[in-house]
Amino acid sequence: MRKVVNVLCFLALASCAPSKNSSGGVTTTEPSKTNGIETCLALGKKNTNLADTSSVVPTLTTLDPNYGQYIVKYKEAKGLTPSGQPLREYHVSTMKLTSISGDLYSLQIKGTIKEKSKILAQVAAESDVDYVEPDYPIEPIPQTPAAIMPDDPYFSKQWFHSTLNSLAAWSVDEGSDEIIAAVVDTGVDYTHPDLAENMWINKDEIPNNGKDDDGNGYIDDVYGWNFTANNNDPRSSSKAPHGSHVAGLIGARGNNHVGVVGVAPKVKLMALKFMDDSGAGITSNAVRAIDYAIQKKVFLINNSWGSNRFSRTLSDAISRAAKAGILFFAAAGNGDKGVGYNIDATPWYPASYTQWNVFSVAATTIGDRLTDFSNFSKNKVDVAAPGYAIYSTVSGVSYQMMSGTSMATPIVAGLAVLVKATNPDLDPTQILNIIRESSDKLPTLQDKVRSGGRVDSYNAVMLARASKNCALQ
Ligand SMILES: [Ca+2]
Ligand SMILES: [Ca+2]
Repeated sequence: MRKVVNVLCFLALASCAPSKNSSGGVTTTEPSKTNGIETCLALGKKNTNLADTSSVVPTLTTLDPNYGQYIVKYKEAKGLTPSGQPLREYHVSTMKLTSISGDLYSLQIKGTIKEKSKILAQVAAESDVDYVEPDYPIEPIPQTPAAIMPDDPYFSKQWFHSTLNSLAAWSVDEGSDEIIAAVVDTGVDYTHPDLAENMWINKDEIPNNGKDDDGNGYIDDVYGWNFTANNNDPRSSSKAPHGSHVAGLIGARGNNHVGVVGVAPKVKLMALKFMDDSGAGITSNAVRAIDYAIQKKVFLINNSWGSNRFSRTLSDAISRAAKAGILFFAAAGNGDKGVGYNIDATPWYPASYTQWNVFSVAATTIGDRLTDFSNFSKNKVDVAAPGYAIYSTVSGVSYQMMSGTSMATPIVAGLAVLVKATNPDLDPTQILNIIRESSDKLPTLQDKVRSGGRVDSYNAVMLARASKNCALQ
């Protein structure tokens, strides 16, 4: 029998290989996940009278004299003299009436507003004039922003962006510097040129003055905290660059001439290091990191790690995040010896916790099927996302290809940032519903994940945009 894993291990492949021993039979009383927004997405009422083509004609009480050109509709065609002069004379040198077609004429007038008002009133009052209205200028509708290829040199190595339809999604929204994503992991290299601009900075802390200015219990915590070494340097090492890879997938800066692009090219990344340079961590440090994120009111926490052991302490921390409305993205796990299993039968935590905010992610291949290593569950795993041969940032000025549910999870976290930025009024449960509902349903995922789908950024932001009208329905 294999040893039970008693450390939390991160979920890129070839990290610690978990045993499949189950703690078994865990039940909780947490509320189940909810659906809410679907009803709103019926998109409008049925039009039961398609034959009615009438439109409402507003009554003009006064004619706007601020135009130089008007349309005059006579009750019948009036015609012009051979010299082009109108048959009707108004005895005003500043006006000119020319034929448009049939009973429609173009009236050009000059003069002060007062003079023009007088002429307009005179014309409109003629018994054979049906109506007069400004010849309103018409403008072209601005084009929808075209999908523009970012200038990041390694963008082409990130195949998953084409699967997610990222370019089209970014033409709708690129994320926001107002949204904070906490990366609870092996640390994040906040000096990386593709991450630095998107790092969260603790503005309530004066750097390097040796004081806990914001009173949160951590001295000089400018970028986050290193809970393994208890210091203010939460960078990942080159030996365990996992957290920097994860951070780059959520939000490596886009269009900055450097490296790669995250799913949300604009976001603020909080570095919370609870796994050390060998990639191992303990539950209590994970909980301290989660509580740090809650206290700083982050939007989401990314958790590309796990254990097969139920922890009441960890579950309670997730409940505190839920109470604060914070989304908790959790990797479904990488199976046993490279073979994914159903976490209904063999739970994997935190993915198997049942709080509403736990959103669990399985990994798909370039060919859009579940990877062999990915865990699954049609009850506990919400969606699938690309998680094979994923290119992103690592410690130093460097980039690497990694595979794992660890990679699929921050891709979905980045998508949540895009959805939130597209419609900031959405509540956290609505955001999760949108991600599930907008996923591309794939036959191979039907019984593997709750939504039956692999996430699609463009579909998600479009649904988020459409949901802006929900309040009106
Ligand atoms: Ca502090
Ligand atoms: Ca970049």
